[in-house]
Amino acid sequence: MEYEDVTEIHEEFGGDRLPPGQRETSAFPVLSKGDVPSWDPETWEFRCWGAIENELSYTFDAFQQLPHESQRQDFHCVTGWSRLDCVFTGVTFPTLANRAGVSDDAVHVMFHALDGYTTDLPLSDCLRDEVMFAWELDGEPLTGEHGGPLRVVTPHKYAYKGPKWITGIEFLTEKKRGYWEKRGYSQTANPWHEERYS
Ligand SMILES: Nc1nc2c(c(=O)[nH]1)N[C@H]1C(S)=C(S)[C@@H](COP(=O)(O)O)O[C@H]1N2
Ligand SMILES: [Mo]
Repeated sequence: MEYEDVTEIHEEFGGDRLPPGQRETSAFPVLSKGDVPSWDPETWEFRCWGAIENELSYTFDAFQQLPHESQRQDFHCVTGWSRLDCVFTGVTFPTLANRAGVSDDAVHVMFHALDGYTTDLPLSDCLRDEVMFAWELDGEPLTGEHGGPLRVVTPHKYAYKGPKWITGIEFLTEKKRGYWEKRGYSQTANPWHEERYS
């Protein structure tokens, strides 16, 4: 399958491909704060709101019609495992942001998910092509436990910055903290600087 390889992004942060304190796993462990939420393809929608010019809303079918691509990425969990060479297929954050028309005063982003999970990032950390809204892993639809129908991936951050079961993005004019960020995990979450806790 055709994909872009972005596994060299560690060079930008001056680190090795395997960040410090991480061990490689060939399995793909599941890490969720609760049960896998159910979703209804009839009513499911993905929304963008807040500090943007055009509020957006997509059904799952419509979302998959957006321009999309596949990328080979690494996945680093804050608890210490990394799964290298994941091929994710989806829509990039900049593609959506362009359609939304992000306001000049937007500085931060809150992601919202079906299970009530939230996570936040500075807008500048989201406006990167490797931040993707993915529905496929290694050519197969994402399983429910790994965030299907749609999840976010953030290969430049620990994986708690990538919500599974994503339902929307809120563009913010000030910083706010998400689920784990309120409970002591780092807001910046750079794996090469080992920003695990705040
Ligand atoms: N909606 C939601 N997204 C989530 C989580 C969660 O509990 N709920 N856990 C996060 C954490 S801590 C990690 S490490 C990754 C794990 O993804 P995986 O279960 O596919 O390995 O999902 C992240 N996204
Ligand atoms: Mo995690």
